[in-house]
Amino acid sequence: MQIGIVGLPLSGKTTLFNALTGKQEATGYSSGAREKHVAVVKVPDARLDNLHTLVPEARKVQTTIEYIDLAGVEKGSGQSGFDSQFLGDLRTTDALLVVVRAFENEAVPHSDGSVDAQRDYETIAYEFLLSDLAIVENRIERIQARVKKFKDEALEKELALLKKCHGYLEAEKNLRDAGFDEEELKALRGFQFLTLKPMLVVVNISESDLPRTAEIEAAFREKFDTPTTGFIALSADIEMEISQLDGDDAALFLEDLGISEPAITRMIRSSYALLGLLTFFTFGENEVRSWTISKGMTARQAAGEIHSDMERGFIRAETVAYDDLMQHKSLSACRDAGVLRLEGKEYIVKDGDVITFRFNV
Ligand SMILES: Nc1nc2c(ncn2[C@@H]2O[C@H](COP(=O)(O)OP(=O)(O)OP(=O)(O)O)[C@@H](O)[C@H]2O)c(=O)[nH]1
Ligand SMILES: [Mg+2]
Repeated sequence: MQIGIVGLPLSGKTTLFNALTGKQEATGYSSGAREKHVAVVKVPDARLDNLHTLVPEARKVQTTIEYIDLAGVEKGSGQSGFDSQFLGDLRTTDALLVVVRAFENEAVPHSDGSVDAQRDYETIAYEFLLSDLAIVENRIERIQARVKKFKDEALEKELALLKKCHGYLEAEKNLRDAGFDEEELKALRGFQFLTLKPMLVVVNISESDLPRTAEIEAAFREKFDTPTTGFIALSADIEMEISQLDGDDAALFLEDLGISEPAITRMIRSSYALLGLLTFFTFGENEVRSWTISKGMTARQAAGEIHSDMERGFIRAETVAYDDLMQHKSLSACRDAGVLRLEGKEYIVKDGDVITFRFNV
């Protein structure tokens, strides 16, 4: 799972990246360089810690998310076509974290002369839209030239779908709001459209606005009425500071600010829901481990996340719900109690499933 951090220049992307990953990459003008930063972060989950108490000798392995901190998007760059390296990096991400600036900082002038987070969100969303539109138009043109020469049903179908996309984009709608069905989504997957990616918008606010967090989020939600985009307000600067303190100092700092947990924790949690992710576990004497997959994935696909052999040679998934395992304390006790299920390859994995895959290669 890879999440791209994007936004206008100097919006606080690298600051947020540091907060998320505990890294100390340079922020501010020095970071204007086009380089990108990548880091892999372990995802905390209390359920994994609890499962580990049942087999304390086992290794505990947390699922990870990879964050990639990209260069700032200049206004107008989507229209003229993003730099191909940048677009390539952006398109291969599974989801986008868009950072918009709402903080006041005299030392950091805004290129538009004022701080306006909603305007900036519109700006960047529009650049993404134009980038997708260019890809759609290009492809439509090529298909049209071909279907004139040969009859090709598959291409005609693709053309119809792309025209539908074109209509949405022309109406300035994100493709993710178009309600495509499974089959359409499958056909579109290869294009890696930016406006089809799950997106979480981080409104980077000043410390003095922290008491207004909920209000600021609500204003965004209301203005950009879309269920597929999440809005979360936090101060990247404060979060970075918290991430660089050790446990006790961090707790004191949070108390001072009057907040119960770092906003980053809340953000990771809400990103799971928004990005359509879920966690399943594997549980054995040697290792307990959490895994991240997309909602709707089958047991066989989930096995593939662990190893391609497991997917290929899949036989069955011995599955028990997290709560049941915590109650009965071992897989054999779960079996005796009748709560261990034998699921086939088409079984849709649920959040919190503890699975032992049986396979044969
Ligand atoms: N006051 C305040 N300043 C911030 C905040 N977040 C970032 N900054 C400052 O804004 C400047 C830019 O932050 P970066 O995190 O480097 O921004 P960026 O989006 O990565 O910038 P580029 O990669 O150059 O586009 C730095 O001087 C930060 O210290 C914040 O929450 N509050
Ligand atoms: Mg940066």
